Amino acid sequence: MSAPSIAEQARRLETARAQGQAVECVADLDLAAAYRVQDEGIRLREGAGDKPVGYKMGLTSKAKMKQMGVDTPIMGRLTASMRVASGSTIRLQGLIHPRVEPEIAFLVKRDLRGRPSLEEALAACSGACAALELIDSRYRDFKFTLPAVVADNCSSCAFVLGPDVRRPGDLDLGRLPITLSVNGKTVESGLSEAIYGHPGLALAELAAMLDARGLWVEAGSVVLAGAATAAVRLEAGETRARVAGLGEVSVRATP
Ligand code: OOG
Ligand code: MG
Repeated sequence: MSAPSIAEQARRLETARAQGQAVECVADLDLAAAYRVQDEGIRLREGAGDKPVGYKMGLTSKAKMKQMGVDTPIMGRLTASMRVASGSTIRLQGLIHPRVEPEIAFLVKRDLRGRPSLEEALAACSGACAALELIDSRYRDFKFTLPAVVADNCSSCAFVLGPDVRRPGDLDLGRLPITLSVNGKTVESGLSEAIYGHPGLALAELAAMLDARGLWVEAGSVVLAGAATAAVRLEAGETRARVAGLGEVSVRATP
């Protein structure tokens, strides 16, 4: 039997997402092909009326890289339908095995091209805010290889941006304490430097990864820099992230 085509793999993952049903991890995919599957998946969603609004970096923390046995981060796409307002409620039904992680998001105000320095990356942003990312791997048991998770748009499910937007130059984004709490109890805590040394370096790395493919971070993009702590299971009730200096962001989940 021949290997499934890029288009077939994208359709299979998109169906798994839409139906909330896990599938077996794909085998035999190299990283370049995996990004083509991801691109095709986004095209399918655009065909259904969705719209790209930005990017997410994944595996930017040493802990997650070590867990996966890799030394480079990965990138995925955010679309309009993935955005959830802070404080609003989402349903667990229809999701496969969602997890949530605290992040920092950048609002990019002008095109960020080439291989920028930290300062150049931050200068391209109008603001930074606290964020939550919901991830929901389409693969059974959240088990995958690096190319497989790239094909699956890096487990993206939804994202929530906090209401307090600060100019990146107004505080040291590299040293902010971060906590994640579920129903009032702190379950994870960390520091923003766990995100690739500095969340702005994750943004700079995104630009470099896109540049290697002849692309760039477009003005107007939202960029999630990557998780600052381990992800936890999304539970019914309220999940809240607090990022010192950037305020809070929360989401409620109901069965
Ligand atoms: C891959 C996505 C990782 C992050 O912030 O590191 C990610 C996964 O763990 O399923 O979003
Ligand atoms: Mg993430």
